[in-house]
Amino acid sequence: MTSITLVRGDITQQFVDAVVNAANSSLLGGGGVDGAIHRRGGPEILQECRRLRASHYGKGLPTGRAVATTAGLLDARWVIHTVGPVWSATEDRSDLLASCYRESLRVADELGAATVAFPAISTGVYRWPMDDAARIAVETVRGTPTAVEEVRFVLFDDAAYETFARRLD
Ligand code: AR6
Repeated sequence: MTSITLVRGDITQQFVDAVVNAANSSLLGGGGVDGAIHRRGGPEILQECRRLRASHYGKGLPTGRAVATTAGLLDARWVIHTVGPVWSATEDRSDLLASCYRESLRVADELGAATVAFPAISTGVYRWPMDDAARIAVETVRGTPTAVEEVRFVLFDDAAYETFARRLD
C-alpha cells in the first residue's frame, strides 16, 4: 500500500530515494524545479542528462515519459526527469500529465526506490491550473500499482498545498 503525503517546501531539500524533476524534453535544464534541482544537485546531473541525450534521446525525451539519473549532491539517490505537457485550453492533454506520474513510478519501481518526491508537474512555466493538476496527480498515483511506499507531493506555496490537500480528502 502506497502512502501519499504532502509537504509544503522545496523539493531539492527532501530526503527521499528519488526526486522527480519537472524537466523539458531537451533534458538540459531550465527554470523552476528543473533549475533548482540542477543548481543544488551540481553538474553531475547535467553530465548524465547529456549522455542520455546522446545515447537515447537525440530528438529529446517525449512528453509524458521519464528517465533517471544520479541525484548528484541532493539528499536522494536518483532524479527522475519527466516532461510535462504545456497546458492547452483547446486540447485535452490530461493523459500526458497522468503519464508523467505513471512513468515516473514505473522508473522508480525499476530502480527500487521506496520514497519518491513529486513536484506539481506542469503547474509553473507550463501553466496547468493547479486544481486540475492536483486532481490528475492524486488520481493517477492512487490508480497506479507500484512498490513505492511513500509518494510525497512537495508543494512550493500555501495555495498549492491547500489545493492538493483538498484533492487528497
Ligand atoms: N520545489 C518544489 N516546487 C517548486 C520548486 C521547488 N524548488 N520550484 C518551483 N516549484 P515548473 P513546469 C513549483 O515551472 O510547469 C522549466 O524551465 C512551481 O511553483 O518548475 O512543469 C523546465 O525546464 C510549480 O507549481 O515546471 C521546463 O522547461 C511547479 O513547481 C518547464 O519549466 C512546477 O513548475 C517545466 O514547466
